[in-house]
Amino acid sequence: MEYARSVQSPNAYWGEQAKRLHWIKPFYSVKNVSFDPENVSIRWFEDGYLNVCENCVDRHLANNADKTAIIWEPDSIGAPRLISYRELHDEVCRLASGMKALGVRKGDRVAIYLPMIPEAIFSMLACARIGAIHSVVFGGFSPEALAGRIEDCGAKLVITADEGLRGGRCIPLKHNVDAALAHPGISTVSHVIVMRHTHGEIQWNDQRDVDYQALTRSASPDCAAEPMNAEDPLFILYTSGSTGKPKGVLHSSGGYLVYAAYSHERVFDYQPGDVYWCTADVGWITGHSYVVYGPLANGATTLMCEGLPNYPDETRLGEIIDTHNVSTLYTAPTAIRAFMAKGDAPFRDSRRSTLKIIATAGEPINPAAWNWYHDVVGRGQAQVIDTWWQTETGGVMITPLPGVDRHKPGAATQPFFGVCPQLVDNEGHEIEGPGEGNLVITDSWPGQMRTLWGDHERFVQTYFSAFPGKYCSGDGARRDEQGDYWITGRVDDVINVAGHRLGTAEIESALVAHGKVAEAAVVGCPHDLKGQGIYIYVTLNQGFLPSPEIHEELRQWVRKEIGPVASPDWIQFARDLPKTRSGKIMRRILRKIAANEFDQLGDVSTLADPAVVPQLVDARVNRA
Ligand code: 6R9
Repeated sequence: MEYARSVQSPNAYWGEQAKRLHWIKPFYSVKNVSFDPENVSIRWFEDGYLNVCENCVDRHLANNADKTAIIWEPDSIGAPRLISYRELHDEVCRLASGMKALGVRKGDRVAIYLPMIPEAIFSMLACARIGAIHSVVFGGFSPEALAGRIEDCGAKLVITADEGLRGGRCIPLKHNVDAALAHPGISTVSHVIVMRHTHGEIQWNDQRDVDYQALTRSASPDCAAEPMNAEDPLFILYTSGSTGKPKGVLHSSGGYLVYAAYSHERVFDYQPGDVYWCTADVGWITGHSYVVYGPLANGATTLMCEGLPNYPDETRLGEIIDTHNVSTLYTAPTAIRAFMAKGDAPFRDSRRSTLKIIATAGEPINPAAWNWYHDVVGRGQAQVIDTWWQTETGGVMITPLPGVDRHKPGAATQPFFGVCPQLVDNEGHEIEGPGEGNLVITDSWPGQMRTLWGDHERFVQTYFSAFPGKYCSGDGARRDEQGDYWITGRVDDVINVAGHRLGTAEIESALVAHGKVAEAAVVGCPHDLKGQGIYIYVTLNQGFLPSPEIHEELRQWVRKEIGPVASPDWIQFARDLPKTRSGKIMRRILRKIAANEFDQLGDVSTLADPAVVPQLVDARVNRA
């Protein structure tokens, strides 16, 4: 069996799969890994050299130069832009030359804060071409969040656009960059490349700002691809953890690309000629691996949509599928639920007969949404593929495989090739057979993150200390009688809002930075559309009384500090929060109250003041 071979002989298996790429200098060593907490070290193909951009672009020129690499659908209905591999090569090389002229060198960090336009892909690939490490920041993050990421990685260059467009709304990206760079503590950025996209009005700083089109028009279309060691970093992508500031997840060049490309082919049954559409924003890992790197490494046609697939209305999704003969659709359960809420009617005008695979990722999919996706979007004919993975894993980890039909709405089912999942109890003992526990991975796979940027100690602490010798995913899972995995969600203080990962600690620290807030506790709460919503408990400083004005002020404050992605759904003012005698906030109780499950609060006798609980229940703001 192929799976057994992949986990029993990882060297032979992955050595074989890595041949799909072009190596400038071949590797002899495949896997060199230690999960020992004293010395965590993850290396794949470590003596090989390659260039990721060359693999995603140049390699396809010989036979497929005129093939469409990118189909771009604008926010409002209008002419799509088609970009061939030849054009992609030209665009990427010009930008790479321009970046070099601005002094960007191998190993430098480049922050990319762009909307979903082809220039975002050009920018990522141009970085890869010259060996610069990109860090894409989602356009829904605020100037403060952007500043934190730029500062942490010490970016030399920022690439942005005047404005982004999403569902008809303008996002002032350049303005946000200006605000971010005004932060004290940011001293590394020498230039900002600005793509004129909407032609909206922006401030211009002659010393620092560079016009994207002017730069690339005058730059050389020849730019040699830098030979990179397989273990040289390709990108940093910040993600929320259960504590502290966002973590800079670092991915490699060789192992990451092998895994992204191979998983793209197997999970989505990619065949030459397929048109592949992943709706994720390139600001998230799904966009990195399955809008950009996986599909382009396979020479696929990748469809990129600037805005929302339900804008101007719900018929847009089917229209795009029919127009471009899309064979694979990859989206998030939150999007499926939003469509489902509007009913089947918008799907009567499209055929969607080319769809073979309809996949999801990002959060658990509820069976009702799974069935609707299968019956309506997929017309009962396309296979639903529910993929579990994380920013840290680089690619899909647990998934049904096409053709292996398992009609199990809500189950991610089986490990992908080379992936060794295990369930352990809180003491770290393995749970065998059917059962539920913490989901860990016992051995490495090529797409695994290598470290946290600038903080290897935190990397080891976060992922390898809870269950020594095993990668701790932070998710819980159940395994059924057939050995299929059902992801139950985060077991830590991370919440998943509309498929976006947010740390409750981050939101809490934003709140307590507000002058009127004494204390704050943030929990996730079931939300019909978003999966989880953000429920906030705040106590105000002396002299301030709860009011609709303060409510709105705090909502706007969180949006400003973190970004619209972290928009609070419920805010409850509280006189006091439930705490243990040592002063720890009991979030377990707050989660139950928020979810209207106050009959299941469990033992509250260990609280310093149990009387706060009935007060909180009385004043709850999410009444069922
Ligand atoms: C790819 C991505 C990771 C977290 C992960 C888990 C949740 C992702 C899921 C899923 C249930 C699935 N998650 N896929 N939960 N079923 N198919 O989303 O990465 O943004 O890092 O989020 O998302 O909780 O730990 P990321």
